[in-house]
Amino acid sequence: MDNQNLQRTLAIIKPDAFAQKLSGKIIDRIEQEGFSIIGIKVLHVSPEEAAQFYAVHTGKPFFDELVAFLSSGKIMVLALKGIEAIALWRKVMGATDPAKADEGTIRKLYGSSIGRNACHGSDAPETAETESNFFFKPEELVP
Ligand code: IDP
Ligand code: MG
Repeated sequence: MDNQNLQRTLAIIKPDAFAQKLSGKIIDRIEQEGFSIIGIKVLHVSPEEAAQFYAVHTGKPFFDELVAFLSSGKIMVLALKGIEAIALWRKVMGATDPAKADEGTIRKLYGSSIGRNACHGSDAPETAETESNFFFKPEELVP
């Protein structure tokens, strides 16, 4: 049991889901799946901040839409901790396109299009750290 890979990941409840008041259901799912919430806040990011957060997608055809959407309303950001947290959260979210996501995943349940897909999750330990630092100061996390 000492080889268990305890990780952190960064989850976002995107403007579509937040506006539909789905945050409670999503947090319930996060806790049911066994994650520990070590940081949480509600924000409304500017287009500049959204572009910085999604800098890796700069130049892609959907970049402008992505930036406009993330900055279109309030979001909830959550720093999560758990065993294999990065892969587990991506599995719980489901595929990027809700139409292709497995039954029962958050994107299948609550997403309406590839752009409006309810939630975000980090894709690797490095991005998890960068993304967590984007929204949280170290002293704002309670591990
Ligand atoms: P991910 O969120 O599953 O990691 P990424 O490929 O990192 O997916 O893309 C970031 C976000 O950009 C996605 O969550 C989705 O909302 C949006 N996106 C990705 N591909 C497209 C597309 O082809 N059209 C519109 N939006 C897209
Ligand atoms: Mg991604």
